[in-house]
Amino acid sequence: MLDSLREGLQAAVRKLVGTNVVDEKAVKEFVRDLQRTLIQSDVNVRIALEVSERVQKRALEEKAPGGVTKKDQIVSILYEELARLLGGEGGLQLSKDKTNILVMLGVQGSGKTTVTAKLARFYSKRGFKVGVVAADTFRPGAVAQLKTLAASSGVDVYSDEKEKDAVKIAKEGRKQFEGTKSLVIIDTAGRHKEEKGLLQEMKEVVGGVKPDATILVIDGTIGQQCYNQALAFHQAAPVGGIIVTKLDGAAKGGGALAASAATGARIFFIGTGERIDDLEEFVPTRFVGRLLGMGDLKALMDMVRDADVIVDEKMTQRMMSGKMTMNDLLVQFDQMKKFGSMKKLLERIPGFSGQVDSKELDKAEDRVKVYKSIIQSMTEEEKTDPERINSSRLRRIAKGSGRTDKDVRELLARYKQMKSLVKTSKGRELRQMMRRLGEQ
Ligand SMILES: Nc1nc2c(ncn2[C@@H]2O[C@H](COP(=O)(O)OP(=O)(O)OP(=O)(O)O)[C@@H](O)[C@H]2O)c(=O)[nH]1
Ligand SMILES: [Mg+2]
Repeated sequence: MLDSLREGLQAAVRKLVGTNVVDEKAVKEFVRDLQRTLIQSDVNVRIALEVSERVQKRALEEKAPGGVTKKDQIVSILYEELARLLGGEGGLQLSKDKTNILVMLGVQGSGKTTVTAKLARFYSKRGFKVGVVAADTFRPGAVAQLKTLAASSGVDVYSDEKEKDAVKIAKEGRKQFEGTKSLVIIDTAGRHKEEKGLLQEMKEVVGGVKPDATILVIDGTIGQQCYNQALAFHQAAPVGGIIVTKLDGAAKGGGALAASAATGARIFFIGTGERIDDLEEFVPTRFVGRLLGMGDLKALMDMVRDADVIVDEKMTQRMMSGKMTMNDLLVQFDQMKKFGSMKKLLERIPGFSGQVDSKELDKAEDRVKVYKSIIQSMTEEEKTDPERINSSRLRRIAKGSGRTDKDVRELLARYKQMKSLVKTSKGRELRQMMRRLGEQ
């Protein structure tokens, strides 16, 4: 699915990651690659420019949070901007306590009837009582098609093949199901004498039944036209949500994705095949993660944000003046753990921050657990001034924490090593060193 977009984005990221120095030139090259990929994948040119400009501006102006490399930061910016393009979180909100009405809009062959049946099945499986209304009076066989599709999920269909007025059918269907169903989906015509007539009919149907949401169904394979098509429908009847179909085939998909930007409406579902179960709820963050070939990007993003708190300036100052306590060390250990799991996440990204050895990180984290329990067994006096720990205190601490004497000696050695390094290093190096400590 969306192979060209995915491959293009991943190639751009790989190139960025492979660059030695991420300077302005490298950022601009990355943004150019991004722009080219978006346009080649049928994303509307204006949208492609907007996205790449935002990425460039942020990449050049925003500082990478402490502990996060410039490369990681740029990828996270790309991710955020792509997810923003797709309209953020939150799917279709329906309540079982009322009759929710949905109207399907879209041009001929976009997949409205198929999606109507897919949605009916999706929601009846989730406990909704669903009725569908066949308000397509143009296409011969439209009613039969809907009946056949709906029958497989035991959903009721309202139709009236003698009536030629789609608005009347839609209103009558609504009346029939009101009160007894919790979800009514109205399938409309895509075929019409002319586009203007179609848009007019849409307007009247929507005005007549006053649905909770109008859903625009867009064929993912039609490329650049998507944007204008979405805009035209949106002007006729405000679009509340989008379903992009046929993303299973050779769809470049970018155009359909940009439809979301054209209407400001979210994509609720995507159609990924002709079978009735080929419908996926659309989650932008997951989708962009899949495009970029990265596992759990959301978690990564949260960590990039959290990483900002790693450096506590006051503590750094205190440590640099030579007054380092075991509690300071404890705080450092905690933050290293956070940083360690972030690195592990990064490591799952192909070609990313490559040097991380997760076995080593696990080992480091285990050691930190040991150190923590030892520090917790110290008296306040010992924590503030670890030099006081003689061999009898050492044995007491080991016993109290359930660790060995050797473990305690190792921690004290770490403390001394750290303290002497602190004395000889400057602020920035100190921060880096503190982070590295957990990985030795
Ligand atoms: N591969 C694939 N085919 C799909 C998908 N959704 C719909 N189709 C096919 O697209 C064709 C048109 O689908 P319909 O549901 O009839 O489209 P429509 O919008 O109702 O068309 P009109 O009623 O003529 O306006 C059918 O052959 C469907 O099987 C999808 O997600 N993937
Ligand atoms: Mg149809």
